[in-house]
Amino acid sequence: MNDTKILIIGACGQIGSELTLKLRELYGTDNVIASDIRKGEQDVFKTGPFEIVDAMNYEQIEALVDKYQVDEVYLMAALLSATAEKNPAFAWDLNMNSLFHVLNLAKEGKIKKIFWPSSIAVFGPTTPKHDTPQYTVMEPSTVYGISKQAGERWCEYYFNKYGVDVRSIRYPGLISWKTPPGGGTTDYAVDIYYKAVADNKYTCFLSENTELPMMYMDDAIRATVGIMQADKEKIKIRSSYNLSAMSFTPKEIAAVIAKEKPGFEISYEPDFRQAIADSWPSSINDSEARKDWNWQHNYDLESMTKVMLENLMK
Ligand code: AKB
Repeated sequence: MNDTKILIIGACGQIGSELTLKLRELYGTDNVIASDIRKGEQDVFKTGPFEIVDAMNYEQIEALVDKYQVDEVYLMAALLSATAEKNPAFAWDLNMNSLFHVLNLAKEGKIKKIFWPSSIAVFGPTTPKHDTPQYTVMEPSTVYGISKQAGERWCEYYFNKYGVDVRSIRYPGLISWKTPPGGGTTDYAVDIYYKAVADNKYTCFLSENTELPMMYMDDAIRATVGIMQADKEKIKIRSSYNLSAMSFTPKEIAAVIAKEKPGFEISYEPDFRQAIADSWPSSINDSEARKDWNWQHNYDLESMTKVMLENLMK
């Protein structure tokens, strides 16, 4: 029996809720403590330990780490790209302070391992757009991207200076039928499936040819568990790994949905999120993750669309 104790901060969000489910399957319900600023509605939070925590409050996190003798922390609390633009100061405080709290707890020897999510938002308009390499120009132009880029630098610094075992992935847009996303620029790729099922039409807030990197949630969860379970020596990059599965435009996803749902129509009304999307890569080179810890994706646009529609139509 693996008795690793895990604390998930920000467990009720899009990634956190599915991660809680998976980690409880792997490590046992009582060994995985879900926490968030408020309790989520999903079934997974009705069983197993749940704690209210403010990710910006060091003492509260420390108290949980002490109470449960936590070994590993998954820090999923963050303000995403679109919401962060509306509240830059709060986004910076939340995204950075929560990370420092967890890094400092590890520096003090209270936690053994950290997972911290980065994002394709670390890249910016001067980054090569296609097949974006692991190491390249990074001049993010969003608050969210700036916080993720700074966070990556701090992760690497804490690893080099203090030996903190922190591991990270640059998530692309994530798509799931279980939990809706909140406040991102890639959220359209989830909304479109909900609207296809409800109304057979969708008005997209990005323009038709905006190509972005995306991933089905099952793959993202497998990647997250995969990097955390990999042997320490295999994790060569301590800032954050590029990670990729598929790239598509609103027009392309609409065409694939229309194959399953004849008559599906899409229209376009780009808003402020267009500028954010335009500053991001359209495809990502993730050869380092594939080489170092054997990352492989399973889902492409077609297979993901089938699963999304099948489940949303139930
Ligand atoms: C967002 O759109 O803000 C996020 C991300 C790409 O990190 N989904």
